[in-house]
Amino acid sequence: MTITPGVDAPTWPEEFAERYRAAGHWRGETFGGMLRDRAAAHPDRVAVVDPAPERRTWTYRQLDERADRLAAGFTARGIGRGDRVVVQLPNVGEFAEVVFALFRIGALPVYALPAHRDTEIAHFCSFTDAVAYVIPDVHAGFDHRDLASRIRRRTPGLRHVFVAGEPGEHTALSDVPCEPAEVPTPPRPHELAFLQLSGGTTGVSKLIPRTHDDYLYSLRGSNEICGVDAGTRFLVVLPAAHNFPMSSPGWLGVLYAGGTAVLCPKPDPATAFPLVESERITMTGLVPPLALVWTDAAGQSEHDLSSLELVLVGGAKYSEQAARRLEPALGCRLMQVFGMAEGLVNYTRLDDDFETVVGTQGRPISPDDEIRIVDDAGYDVPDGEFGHLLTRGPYTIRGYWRAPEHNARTFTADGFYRTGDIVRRLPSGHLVVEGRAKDQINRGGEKIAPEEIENIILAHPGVHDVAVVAVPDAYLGERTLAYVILRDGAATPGPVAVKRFVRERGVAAYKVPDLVEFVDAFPQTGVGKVSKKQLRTTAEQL
Ligand code: OOB
Repeated sequence: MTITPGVDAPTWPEEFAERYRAAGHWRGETFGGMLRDRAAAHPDRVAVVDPAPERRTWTYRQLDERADRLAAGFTARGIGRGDRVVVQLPNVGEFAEVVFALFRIGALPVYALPAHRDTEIAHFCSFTDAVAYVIPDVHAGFDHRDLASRIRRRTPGLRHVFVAGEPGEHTALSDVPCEPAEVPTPPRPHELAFLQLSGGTTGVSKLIPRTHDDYLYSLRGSNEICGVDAGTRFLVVLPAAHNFPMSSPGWLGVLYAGGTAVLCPKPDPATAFPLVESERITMTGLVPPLALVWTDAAGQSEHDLSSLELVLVGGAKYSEQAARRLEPALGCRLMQVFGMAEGLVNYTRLDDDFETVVGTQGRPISPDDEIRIVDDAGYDVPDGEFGHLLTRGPYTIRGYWRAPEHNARTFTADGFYRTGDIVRRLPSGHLVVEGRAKDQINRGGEKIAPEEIENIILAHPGVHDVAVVAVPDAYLGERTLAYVILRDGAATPGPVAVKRFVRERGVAAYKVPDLVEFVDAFPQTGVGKVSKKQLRTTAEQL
């Protein structure tokens, strides 16, 4: 297994890298260079629009200059190549400035979600030895500066906190830029560009190392499939840090093509529909629960949505019935996307027939995406039969960052990623997602590792044991249910107290269990393990 110079992650063996270069997938581009080229080619086109609270725009030239000046300021503060910087920004223009500045100096953004709290952020900062943390001042009523102060006390290696807005005791991002003096050597295309978060199946999220070469290929491929070009006006509705709105085709895909990314501060129709109208939005990406809300709201809306050409829906299973309703309601095309931050992304195609678009989750971007569908024993199943999806290809990682033991389980010896998804393949190559083998809950596209929540609840003095499972939900697809066995004689918490306990531990709100049920014992498997399968069946009958 080869290691990219200076970073702790497995990468593609040289024979694969050569093949991907020869096929023209990896073209030796970097993100920093990409923005430079676009700024030279069309300096005055608008790259980014941040509509709230007052409309701000960045042309390609402005974004390029701003990234240079910020890169110089970061360099002057001792941030350099390979350093990790946790970026927790909502959908604001500074997001693009910061990450392009980091790309330029070869520092690695670690993409936290706005919902993350003390537990997650402390883990990202300490696990990656982050030197800096970038935050908004207050977002959605939450003061990120206080969070940052707590994190700094726990994490001595964290040298800087940069704030987009009022800095409090930290450093204002607006004070960082300076005149570019010495240009650091730019990173090379095969090197890491950033660390993305995995949905996680274990106690903590794993980090996903993506290179310039591989991610830029996924953008180029996505743009071609989705028809993204310089005229595309993409509304970033989901959190900009998530892989789907970032790269499928996402705001980075749109910047690659010379189009315009408009950052939506909130995903609800009351916020988004006026922006679709005023910004003449042509494309966006939604998770299934939001697609449902938009579909229902469109009928009553007075806003002109006629500029919309394409809506991508993915991140969780989109029911066929809901999918059938989207095109007539929103007056645009639907594309389903089944992707993962680890790499592989599948899309239905613009020339697929309607039944394929509503009934499948698409086919891979690349002819070099290798797909295997195997049974429990690891043997390939015939087309049309369910099995575990394994994949390998030019933009799918060969291992998580600093996680050798987990990698040994999650990747086959010959480099296939075990996605944990159960799929079947149609003769056309389209995949239908049938379920999941991994222990993960998909709450409307937000991924939750039950083990993480179980560990938190187990710390409650009144709790003897706990098992967290998914319950089906008409709106979110799945919700979380914590089955709790109480400790004899201890002061026993009620459901509300259990939820409060989790919240007070400082985790993202979407991880707090929706339901808490008390039981005397758990059903067991033949070998005496807790049978989550049985618990899920019981939960379905609630
Ligand atoms: C996207 O990425 P992640 O990393 O948050 O989650 C990946 C997992 C997949 O392994 C699968 O379990 C689930 O999310 N998933 C879907 C799905 N799209 C993702 N399950 C059923 N149907 C779908 N359409 O969620 C992501 C990354 C890039 C593009 C789109 C989604």
